[in-house]
Amino acid sequence: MKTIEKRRLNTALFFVLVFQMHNSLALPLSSLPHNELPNVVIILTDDMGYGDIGVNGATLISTPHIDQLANSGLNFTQFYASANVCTPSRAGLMTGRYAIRMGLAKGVLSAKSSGGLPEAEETIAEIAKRAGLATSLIGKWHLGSFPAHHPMNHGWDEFFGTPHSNDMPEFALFDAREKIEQPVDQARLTQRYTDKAVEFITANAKRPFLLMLSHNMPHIPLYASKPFRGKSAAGIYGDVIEELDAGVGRVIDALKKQGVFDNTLVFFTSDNGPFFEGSVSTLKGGKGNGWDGGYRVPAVLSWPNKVNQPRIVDAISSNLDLLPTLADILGIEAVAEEIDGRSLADLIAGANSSSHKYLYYFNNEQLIGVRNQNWKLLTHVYYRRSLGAFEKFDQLDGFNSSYNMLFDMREDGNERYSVADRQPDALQDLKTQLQLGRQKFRPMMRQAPDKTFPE
Ligand SMILES: [Ca+2]
Repeated sequence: MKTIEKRRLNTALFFVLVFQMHNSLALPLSSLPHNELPNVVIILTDDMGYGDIGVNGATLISTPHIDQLANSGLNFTQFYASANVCTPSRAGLMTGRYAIRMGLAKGVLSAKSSGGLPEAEETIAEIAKRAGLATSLIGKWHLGSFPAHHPMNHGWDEFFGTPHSNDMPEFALFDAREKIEQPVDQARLTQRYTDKAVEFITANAKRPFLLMLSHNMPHIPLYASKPFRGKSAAGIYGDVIEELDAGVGRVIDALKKQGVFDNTLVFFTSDNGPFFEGSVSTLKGGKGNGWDGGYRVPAVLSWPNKVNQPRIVDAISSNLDLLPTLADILGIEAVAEEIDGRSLADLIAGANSSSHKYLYYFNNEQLIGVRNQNWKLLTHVYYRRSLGAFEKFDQLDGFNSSYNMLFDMREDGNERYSVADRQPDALQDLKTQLQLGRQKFRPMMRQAPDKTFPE
């Protein structure tokens, strides 16, 4: 064999070996020393608006503890839930993948639903467990009914909470796999969840852990415990938020008391925008529709050991990013071939630009919009009972083309005025991206498309 060919062969063998080593390294425990691993606490609220915290402009509601986290950490102002309602948003947060990939994009699950999070999906808890963290989910799950789709089947060591929303039939409180209360004393839920979170932090302070505190509030019906009832200038909704904020304060105090606050990544966010009450600040719309108020949610990150400079982060980001972030900081490679989220580690370390070139807006299984850092293209909106399809308006009398809704998210986050006719390049770019997204996700649809107007 000629020398040069040998060298080629050796080089090829080298790459095969490296590739195999890389593959064999794909699943082991974290390479980071156990005592250097951070703790992660995710606090998720249900149907809380972007504008319901002080740092995002709330005036009638007081949220000093969340504000303090934001003022000493990162306040993400362009952070998106991966869907505009509970189940698909939570599926995205839990797996780093759009819910349509796992059949959970359409509507929300109920006690009667047979569907749930597939076993094959890897969750944030399973990532954490592979790094050796203790895991606890306290609060709302909403990714399938019990016992088939219990969170303890998905990497959570402990569970204390409810399978679905607090306005649904068969609402019950579970401790691990056992139903312990029905009907549930909802006025005490926020307080009890917080008690459980403090208990878990205290019991696990000497080892790294992942805690997800997933409140049922402020999803309707609204309940606050006695010390908070009647106190807020924003009615019962305000009471509920102020109790949630006090709970954040108690979690922070527990972390500080155990001496682990500085090495804990705390992330506070909501699963989607507000419903009948609540504020979207200067955004438009709310839960369940295509405007930004349905998706853009409060997102505050604290991690004193890693955040050198408190700041506002305007880079577009998503609750899909939590899983890849967790994997990144724990030194674990996620199992899924395609992850839609991106690690926030660079942003935490001080970078300014997003790892996302584009983020998608799903309404049920329909891809109805896309945005990049500067622009948003929206193709559908609700008008009375019909889903208005702007892109089909050329079928209507008086229109000679589709109705292009392109918004400048730097100048007009309120989505008041379309600038489609002024920005043909941005329009074409986002139309192309939407088309590519639809080609990718259409084969994953399991239901007939939503009825639109015009059809
Ligand atoms: Ca929700």
